[in-house]
Amino acid sequence: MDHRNVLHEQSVADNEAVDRWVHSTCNLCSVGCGTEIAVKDNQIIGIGGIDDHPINKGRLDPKAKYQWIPNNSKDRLYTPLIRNEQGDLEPASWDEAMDLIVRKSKEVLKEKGGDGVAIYSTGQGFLEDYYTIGKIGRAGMKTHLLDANTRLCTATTEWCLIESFGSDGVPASFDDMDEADTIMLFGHNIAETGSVLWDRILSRKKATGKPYLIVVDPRKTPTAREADLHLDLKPGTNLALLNAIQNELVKNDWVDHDFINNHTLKLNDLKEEINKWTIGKASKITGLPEEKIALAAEKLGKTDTLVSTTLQGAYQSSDATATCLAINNIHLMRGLIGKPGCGPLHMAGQPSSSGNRTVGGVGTYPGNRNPNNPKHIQEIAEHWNVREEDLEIGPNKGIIKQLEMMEKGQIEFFWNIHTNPLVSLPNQERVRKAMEKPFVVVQDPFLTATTEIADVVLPPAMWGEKEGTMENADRTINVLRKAVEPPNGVKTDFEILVDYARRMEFKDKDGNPLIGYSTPEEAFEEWKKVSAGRPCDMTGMTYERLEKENGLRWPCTADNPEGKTRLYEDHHFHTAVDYCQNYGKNPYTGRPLSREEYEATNPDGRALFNVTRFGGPTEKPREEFPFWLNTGRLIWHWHTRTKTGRMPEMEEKAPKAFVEINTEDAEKLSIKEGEKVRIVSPRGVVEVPAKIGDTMNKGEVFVPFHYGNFEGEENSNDMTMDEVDPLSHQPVLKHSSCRLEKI
Ligand SMILES: Nc1nc2c(c(=O)[nH]1)N[C@H]1C(S)=C(S)[C@@H](COP(=O)(O)OP(=O)(O)OC[C@H]3O[C@@H](n4cnc5c(=O)[nH]c(N)nc54)[C@H](O)[C@@H]3O)O[C@H]1N2
Ligand SMILES: Nc1nc2c(c(=O)[nH]1)N[C@H]1C(S)=C(S)[C@@H](COP(=O)(O)OP(=O)(O)OC[C@H]3O[C@@H](n4cnc5c(=O)[nH]c(N)nc54)[C@H](O)[C@@H]3O)O[C@H]1N2
Ligand SMILES: [Mo]
Repeated sequence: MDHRNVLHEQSVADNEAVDRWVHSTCNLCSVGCGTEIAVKDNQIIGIGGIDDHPINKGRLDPKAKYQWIPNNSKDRLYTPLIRNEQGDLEPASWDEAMDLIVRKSKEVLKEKGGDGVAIYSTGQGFLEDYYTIGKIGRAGMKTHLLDANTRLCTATTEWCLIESFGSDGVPASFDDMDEADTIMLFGHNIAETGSVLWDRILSRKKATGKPYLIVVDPRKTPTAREADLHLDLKPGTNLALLNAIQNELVKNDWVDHDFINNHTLKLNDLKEEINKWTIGKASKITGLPEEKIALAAEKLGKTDTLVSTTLQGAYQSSDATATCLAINNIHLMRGLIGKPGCGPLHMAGQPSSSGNRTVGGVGTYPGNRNPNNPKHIQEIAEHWNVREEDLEIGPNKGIIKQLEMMEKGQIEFFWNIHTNPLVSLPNQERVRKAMEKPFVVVQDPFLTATTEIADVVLPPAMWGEKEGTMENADRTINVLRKAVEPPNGVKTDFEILVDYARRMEFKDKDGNPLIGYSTPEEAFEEWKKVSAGRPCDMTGMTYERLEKENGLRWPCTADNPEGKTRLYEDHHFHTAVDYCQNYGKNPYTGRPLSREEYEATNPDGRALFNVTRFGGPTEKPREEFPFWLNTGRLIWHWHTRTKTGRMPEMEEKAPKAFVEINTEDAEKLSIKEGEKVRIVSPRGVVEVPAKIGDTMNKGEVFVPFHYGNFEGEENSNDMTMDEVDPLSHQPVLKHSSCRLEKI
């Protein structure tokens, strides 16, 4: 299947009929394509790609073309709902719903303090929403329990960037992909999950033969099928492969000594770990032929320019952070960072997932600030005009930890914004039981699997109906203008948050309202000041410029108004003790390091090599469960399908879940194409039709995770496990075990 044939530029039937085109950005995936929304009579009637937008040059993903269809869906919610004594959700006014939320949160806050309340948000919202969540959460509710679905998505990016370079922020950008001789796509099925960027890569490859493409994925994905070198390693063995590659680079002296000597520290510690990683050893663990590993090492060792992307095959995997650190190590060994065509490009997934980290809505602190550095906390307190002791600073607790706190009755108020955890979290049986305990607010335009356990449902405005900014996977900030007025009865996420703060009477230390702004643009202006002097400095941006320039990358300042295409061009990293975002963690236990421990290394602007010790998957196939269970995405759908499930054109392409099986495995089990099979994991059972072919290696199966929101659907997450990476706390959604039964 060639996805290039399904890229659409525009979905408007009749250009003449359009009253106006409104500047926006696609809200599906992290590429951040510039779009224009076609409006007639306050109705969205289509979408087009912006031709001179540097990211997509007019291209659109197939789903994007129908992006506005769910807005007009008949089953949208137009009024808040409150669960009544009979247990049914019943329409209510905004005052009734907000009063109840305020009463309940005050009750819990009084009884338990900030540890009793949590906000679980998203990577699909606006910076202005996230910033407000961070401010309300830390300085208003005084909770540190702020997390988001980004925990399942790109939490690993944050940690691997902090540990290697001192702060969050991807070093390379999409522009570097256009110049790279070699691109390594690591656990990243970009053909299905970033189709526009893929088209950008393939168009160049067709015209020039470049880049050389290395794809690391156990499956023969559409991406892998185009690769020059496909490494279909055994699931969960990323780090075995990368350790051998790192060792080869050192052994063959394919390293940049000047760069290493001048700009890095700690290579010797790493060498001790990797010198035992022969190609033979890695071959046994990964199942890859020795020649393929040697070829990969040589290509990575000799290429003049290299961009490496990582995504869920790395992040939702065992050894997640260590895997990404190994990729950073490779770039540092070769000095392939901070120059054109070079750098690690740890991807985002959702359209604005990195943005939530940047502004501090997700357990991070605004402006990549270090919670363990009192100076940084003082800066936040000054910006917000609150006392330092009134800022709730606590350990970042991921959603899986929060589930445990719900089970124990510790979290009693849980506000779920723009995410559908009763489909998307692993080990659903546990999730449901845990989330039934607290008082749950769900902010969603539709009834979902999660609203089934909600006590209050708030209906928000959707994409196209609100204004704000998003941050894509390469640090580009785009502005989305409001194309149409939201339907009667709904409020934007931003308005809901600001209204909550007002009703809660959150104040600064002079008794003025904590949230002094009332429009997204005012919030952005305030945030800009908070970002000043930090890696993500946005002081050079305005909504007007963002629209005119079709997005700008941070840092963007008065001195550097065009923004930075790539970070670290001066090879000065963000590791100085008073600048860095964190003092780091012990790589095995996740214990936070102290300032003293960090200072003992004294990186002071140098990048750090990190030791990458292979652990491997904790749950492996065995007698009772002989197959690997892998889960992930299809080009046609977006996550839990609350949007694409309402686009008939996309539903038609992939209406039902299935399990992909290797032909030989299917023969052995006498399973026929399309026949329903039972998949049993240690946690749950799912029955879906079989799809047989050569995509999967023997002993491995794949189930798309898009299903389970709608009545009667099977959910892959009934089977997945909730173990997490020690540093990023991201769950290992890609690897668990299962067996197949013929029904
Ligand atoms: N069509 C579509 N596009 C999307 C999304 C969507 O829902 N639909 N969601 C967006 C979001 S939020 C995200 S996070 C991204 C995710 O984008 P991707 O990460 O590209 O998508 P996935 O399918 O989750 O996983 C990628 C690949 O990891 C492989 N993998 C599994 N185990 C391993 C392993 O041990 N090692 C390696 N190297 N690879 C392994 C899987 O076989 C799979 O092909 O997509 C974004 N784009
Ligand atoms: N097994 C398995 N599980 C996975 C993954 C996997 O690869 N395998 N991937 C994980 C990853 S990377 C991700 S990102 C998550 C995604 O998982 P989720 O975030 O749970 O999935 P979505 O369907 O994007 O949920 C977004 C919700 O927001 C609602 N919504 C839409 N627009 C708006 C709006 O403007 N405002 C508000 N308030 N709500 C809105 C939608 O109706 C929907 O219910 O899934 C994770 N789960
Ligand atoms: Mo994601």
